[in-house]
Amino acid sequence: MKTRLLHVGQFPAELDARLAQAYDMTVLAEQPDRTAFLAAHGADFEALAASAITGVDAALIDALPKLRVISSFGVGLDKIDVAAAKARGITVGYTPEVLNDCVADTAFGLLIDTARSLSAADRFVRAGDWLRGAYPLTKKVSGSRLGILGMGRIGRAIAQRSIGFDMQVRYHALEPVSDVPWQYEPSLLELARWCDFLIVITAGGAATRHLVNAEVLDALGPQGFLINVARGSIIDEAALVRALQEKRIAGAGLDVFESEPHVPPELFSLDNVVLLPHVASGTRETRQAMADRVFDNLQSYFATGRALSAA
Ligand code: 8YV
Repeated sequence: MKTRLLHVGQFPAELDARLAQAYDMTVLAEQPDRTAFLAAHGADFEALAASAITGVDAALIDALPKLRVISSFGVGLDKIDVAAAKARGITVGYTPEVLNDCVADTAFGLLIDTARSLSAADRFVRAGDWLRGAYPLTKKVSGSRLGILGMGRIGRAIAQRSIGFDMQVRYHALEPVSDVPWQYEPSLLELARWCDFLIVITAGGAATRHLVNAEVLDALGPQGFLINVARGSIIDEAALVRALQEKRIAGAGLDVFESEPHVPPELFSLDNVVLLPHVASGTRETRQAMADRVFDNLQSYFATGRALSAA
């Protein structure tokens, strides 16, 4: 008999098909009454396939008394109640490492776009404005100062890329990281004051909520750029909107927002911000690798009692 798997994620169709073949899979979103379904059938499921974006809360874990393993599509665990899972001895699988390159690439794409106004210059050409004059000068990237908030797996991949741009790098994290050559800055405010570009790549969740607030934005200042490829919750979005409107920072490149897919509409008319729909990991290659890890974490758990990548 196949293991019962509850699906609460948003996955590539190919992963859905693989899961449906290997497991006796039920998609929770297809049930007309989620609460009634869980009350009647919650005890059937040993496995849960979820995603970093849709998450797994303690109430869902409680509704699945036989649950043994969660496999999440994504590296972020801020929406997965890992503590509640661990308290029940449930293994939590996720997809670290495989998306480092693409998220770091996107961070640099946003950095160059905001500094050199590539998206805004593209709009300038399309609007026919080039016929009326040259595009304004922008900010040089090579040789500039890069501040990184967070020095985990992706922070390191970002810092690595900065070498090709001859950038000076400093980072802020809760604690210094022992095996990186970059200078640790114990104060986020000081880091923001020092750098030209501040890239946010720390974990989301309650501990980092609104870490980048109005004070940090003012420390970054009118020549400074903010890039976020982590979680919208880390930035006080209302404060960021005001800082961009009032040009108290030079610009921002944002892949993530506080209330996705809702983006503050005030940003749509601003040329000093680049807006992406949470696509940093969204290449065919990386999403395939993430899908494989979601599947392999489950297979490994049921074969050996351990997920390949466990939180
Ligand atoms: C999402 C992400 O998983 O890995 C994460 O934590 O935020 C992304 O890679 C991706 O958008 C699919 O939901």
